[in-house]
Amino acid sequence: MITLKERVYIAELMEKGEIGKEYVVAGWVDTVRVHGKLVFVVLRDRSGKMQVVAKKNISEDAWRTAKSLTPESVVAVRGVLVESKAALGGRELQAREIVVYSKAEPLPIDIHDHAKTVLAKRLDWRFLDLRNPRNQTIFLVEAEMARAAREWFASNGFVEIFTSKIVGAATEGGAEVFSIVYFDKPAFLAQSPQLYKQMGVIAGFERVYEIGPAFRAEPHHTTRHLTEYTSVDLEMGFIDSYEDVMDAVEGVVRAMVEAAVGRYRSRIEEYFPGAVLELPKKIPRITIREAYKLLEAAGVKVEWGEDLSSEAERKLGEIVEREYGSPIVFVTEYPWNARPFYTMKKPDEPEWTLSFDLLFRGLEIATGGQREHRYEVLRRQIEEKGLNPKNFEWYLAMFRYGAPPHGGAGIGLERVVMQTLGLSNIREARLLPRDPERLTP
Ligand code: AMO
Repeated sequence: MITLKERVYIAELMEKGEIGKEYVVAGWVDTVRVHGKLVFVVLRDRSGKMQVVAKKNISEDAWRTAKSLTPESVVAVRGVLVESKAALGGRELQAREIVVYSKAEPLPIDIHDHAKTVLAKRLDWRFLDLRNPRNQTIFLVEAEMARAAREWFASNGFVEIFTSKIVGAATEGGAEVFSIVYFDKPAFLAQSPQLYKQMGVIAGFERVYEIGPAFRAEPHHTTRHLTEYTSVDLEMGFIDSYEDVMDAVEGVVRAMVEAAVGRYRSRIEEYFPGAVLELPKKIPRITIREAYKLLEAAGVKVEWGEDLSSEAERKLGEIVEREYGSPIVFVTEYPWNARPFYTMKKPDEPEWTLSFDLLFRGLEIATGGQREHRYEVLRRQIEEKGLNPKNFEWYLAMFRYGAPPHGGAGIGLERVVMQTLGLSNIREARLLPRDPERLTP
């Protein structure tokens, strides 16, 4: 009889198990080989892998079970821990008892080498794809980054808020928004908690954050866009300038990367040789006009006063890496025509704004800035963007009864994971990616 209460994790056994003692391990059959009177099983649990050997002289029942094991079946084994030069880690378990909880059918994808299966098919079989320790590591890193972000926010005086994802108006510009039917009214899925996080500040919490879903009706098939992603949002009141917001973004992104690397360094080094393991002490900050100049000097055609294309961002990443020795850079003062209505314009040069993007290895991972908090100016900016102030009555009202100077930013969690690990497609960093084609699993 095996009870799972007796179970020990493989990593613990490999590290601290006593030779000659009996233990129970449980997990998935990673590989199985029958060799005459021996069956070699590599057993895998979430902590690691170990070799289990069944010899023909165990009970007849156990021998029959061992011989019929299939890859990815779920089993528990009771056995004696012995030293073994041939086994990985130098130890193995000699089986005495084997229980099969679930026998696996022949597998539809190769789970040992993810590169053998195209990503779309891997995602169709996501639960199997994630049995691969490399792929699992992506989500361990993501979880650690989210945890570290929460910890950073909490220790810097930010209050966590949970805002509605069903909204009456688009916040980030009209086109990329999902319409839903809300009883008898049209409604939308929130593109960002933007207006609500500002409300959090104005309501008197002063500093708020949210880690939650954001929805973008993004019709493009790129390796950087999802239609649903996790947004790490922050908003802070009583700022002197958007430099304060960049300091906060720098603090939280650093905390995320450091925590993930600190906890999973060996796994990251093993599976993601191209990962960034350390951020520079200070992230360089350049204005977008300096960025245009750097790009022009490198022979890239840019439109002054326009947003940077993704190609220009990629190129700028390379230039900054070369010139500043940094894989990450803040680009500031984006043109007004490339920013949403709530952005504060630069006082003396209103064609530019008090805003920034954070580019990591040539990809935007965060956007932020100072917000316009003067009622009349804000109203005018809504009109300037061709929006109807009537749709923003509740929002505008917030600026008539005492709104502090404030600013904030939104950080794309999957993009931070993607760029830290050097993944080539953002879908790898999303447990269940949604794109124009994919609604399952
Ligand atoms: P923005 O629209 O730039 O700004 O989004 C902020 C960050 O969210 C991530 N992101 C995405 N990630 C995956 N797929 C997408 N389709 C996608 N769209 C955006 C990016 C991006 O930098 N309200 C503002 C933020 C603010 O000013 O506070 C906003 O949402 O990493």
